Amino acid sequence: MAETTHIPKASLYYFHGSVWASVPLLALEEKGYGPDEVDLKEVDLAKGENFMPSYLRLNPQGTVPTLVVPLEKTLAPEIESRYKAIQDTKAIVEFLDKSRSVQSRTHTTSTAPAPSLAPATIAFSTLSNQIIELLHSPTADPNALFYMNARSEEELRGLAEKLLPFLRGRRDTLAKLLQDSESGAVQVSEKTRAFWHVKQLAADKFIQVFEEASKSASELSDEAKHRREEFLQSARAAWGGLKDVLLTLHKEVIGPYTLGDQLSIADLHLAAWLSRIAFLAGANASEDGNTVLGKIEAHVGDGFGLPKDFSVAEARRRAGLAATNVDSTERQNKLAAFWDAIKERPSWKKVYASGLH
Ligand SMILES: N[C@@H](CCC(=O)N[C@@H](CS)C(=O)NCC(=O)O)C(=O)O
Repeated sequence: MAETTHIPKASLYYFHGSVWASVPLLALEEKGYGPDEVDLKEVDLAKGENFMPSYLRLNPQGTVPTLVVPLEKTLAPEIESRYKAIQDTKAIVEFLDKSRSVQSRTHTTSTAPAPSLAPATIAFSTLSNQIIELLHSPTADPNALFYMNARSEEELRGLAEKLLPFLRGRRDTLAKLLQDSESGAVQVSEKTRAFWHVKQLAADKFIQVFEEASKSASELSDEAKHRREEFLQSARAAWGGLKDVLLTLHKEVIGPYTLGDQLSIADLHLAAWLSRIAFLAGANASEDGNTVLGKIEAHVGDGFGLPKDFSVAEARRRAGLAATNVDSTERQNKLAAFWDAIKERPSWKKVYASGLH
């Protein structure tokens, strides 16, 4: 199709291990976008590529995902292309949802159906926004839980081993960027330098605790002991705070999907969030909902458990799954039902093909 070759493409900046970048990746599959419609550009968070000046020009917060889309009036090949950058998961997914519909002609090779993922009523829209806001709230922050997935000295040693290479990679990039901006090799604003400083301090705070993780408490200086205690306390508080989030999700989600039998935008946020929590709890992608939620409950600890009050048969019927030989009185919690429904979807299988993250 010669006339389409000049149409500037959208680019999705993502990182394979990122929770929130997984949401637009799921959306691309669910909406039936073809590979010729969106370029995927990986930003390696482990190397701190999201802190580079070129990336900060697209997204000053230095976060993934970012969706860069050509502005409509500039599609003619002779006009220099102009782009806008959408810098937040919720807005990106809403944009992807609206940009491909049964009516729209996307000038591409994909003929896949483009179901609407937007809530159909005001009540549904309110519920959807409420769930998305909850998942993106500080109490539910899946990235904070990632850095703080240790509540004992033993767990801290394991976590330090896993996260130190990642954190050091980022700190080295930040140190180099700050050095280059001081020497004048890189020209950036004061605001950017202040941003790098804040990020460097945040990385250093974890690195200090993790670098001493292999020492026993008696080998630590008073200052280091205090740092470790503070870390473990914050981690316990973060995981403790998850109880309310899980209970609210169980209560508010209609089941098995957020809005009942129809997949919608909120489910894509929930899928990525729950996959991260499951990963942190030691679950894996092949396990069923009851197993995964059992692991999450055990990981949260203190005897925490979600009520099992949702009919398994009903959940499977609503999700369009085969009834199998489910006993009609069998009950599970709604997040387990959600997991069983979402894990069967080709979009989820593709995004989590190499495991949970
Ligand atoms: N509010 C943003 C948050 C995105 C976000 O926090 N992304 C994480 C990865 S899941 C990130 O890029 N963190 C930056 C970093 O690791 O330096 C959104 O919803 O897009």
